[in-house]
Amino acid sequence: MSAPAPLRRGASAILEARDRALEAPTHDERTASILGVALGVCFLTCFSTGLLSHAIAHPPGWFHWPPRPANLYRVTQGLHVATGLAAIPLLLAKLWSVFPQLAEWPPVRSAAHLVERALLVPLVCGSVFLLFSGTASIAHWYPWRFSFTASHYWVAWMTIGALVAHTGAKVATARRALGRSGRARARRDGPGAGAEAGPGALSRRGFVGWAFGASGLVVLTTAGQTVPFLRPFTLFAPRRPDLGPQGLPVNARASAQVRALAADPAYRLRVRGAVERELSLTLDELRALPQHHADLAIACVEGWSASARWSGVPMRDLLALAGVPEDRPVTVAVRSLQTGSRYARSELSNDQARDPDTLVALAIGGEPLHPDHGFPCRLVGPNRPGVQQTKWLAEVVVA
Ligand SMILES: Nc1nc2c(c(=O)[nH]1)N[C@H]1C(S)=C(S)[C@@H](COP(=O)(O)O)O[C@H]1N2
Ligand SMILES: [Mo]
Repeated sequence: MSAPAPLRRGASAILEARDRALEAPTHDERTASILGVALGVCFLTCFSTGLLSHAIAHPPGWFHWPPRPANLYRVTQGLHVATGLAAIPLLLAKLWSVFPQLAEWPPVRSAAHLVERALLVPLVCGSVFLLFSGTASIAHWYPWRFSFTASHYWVAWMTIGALVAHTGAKVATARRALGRSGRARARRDGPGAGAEAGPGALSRRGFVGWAFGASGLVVLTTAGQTVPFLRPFTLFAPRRPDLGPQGLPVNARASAQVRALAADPAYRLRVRGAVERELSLTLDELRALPQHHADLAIACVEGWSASARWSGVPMRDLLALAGVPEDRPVTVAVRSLQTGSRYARSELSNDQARDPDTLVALAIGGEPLHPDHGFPCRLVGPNRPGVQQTKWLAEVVVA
């Protein structure tokens, strides 16, 4: 059975155009393979750090996130955001380099070929969705109605599944293209392939150089939101980590209601649950307890982080005051004065609750907390994601 003549003619014109395009070094296998490897490294780093963040935020029973090293989450989440951003120019370059290959005749040669081509749909759509939704989220832009967290998480699994299959299908091609023979062939294929392309033509080295350069530039101009010495280059990051009251950015400002409750002379921090003695402490009573100082970072899931010097009452001292034996394993929940926010509550494992640096913090840099940073008191502890550094504490519930 043969296709009608106009269709055949159309197809052969497209295929000729494709063959011409594929002669350009920007569209050859070697270029596609170099970009593919770089993207693979970014995606795997981004995926594994993303999975880790997901486990920390929604811990399954077997998972334990220790309070030390204190800055580990800061690094892993910084890497998650940086590798995601770095992947954007690489993905655009990769799509540009391989799109002529979409034209194939016959479109499907075998079952394996069909699967290989069909997998490009979740791979490409998933990658675009992940990078777009991630970038929108760090820019505080949520133009959709569905849950960012759930969709970002499940699409990541789908995309990585497709990536693993795609890599399996392409590994032989990439080996050939990246090996010595690939380099030799690329050199033989003419001046356009090397550094010295003809006038107006983009060489492979030039094209790949632009892609890597753009990727590096994106990281350089955003990583200042978490890496202090890159701060001067912070052009695009939505947060400058040194801007904000008390030299710290704010995520979620204090509402009028929270401010009123916090300023009320009737304010008490309650400690209750599985305790020997319930506590109900005024702000002055909290201030009169021995104060501990710790340098700890707020490390937000959005990729910014900033360190500050906190002072306050160690959680373990409050537990001791409430008569909780030191050797009894506990889980501690803290609850905010704020209502109706998903972040109004967080939990501490026994290790986290007993870490000497886990504080019910009353001050930053020796000054009482600014209302937006959690006045009258907030939780701050080592190696916790920002969302779990609960502000405006009302209650500590021991279980
Ligand atoms: N009660 C309450 N605590 C909260 C939040 C919130 O919305 N409500 N936001 C969290 C998030 S996402 C971050 S990153 C940190 C930011 O703390 P900061 O505003 O003092 O920098 O507070 C956390 N604590
Ligand atoms: Mo956050």
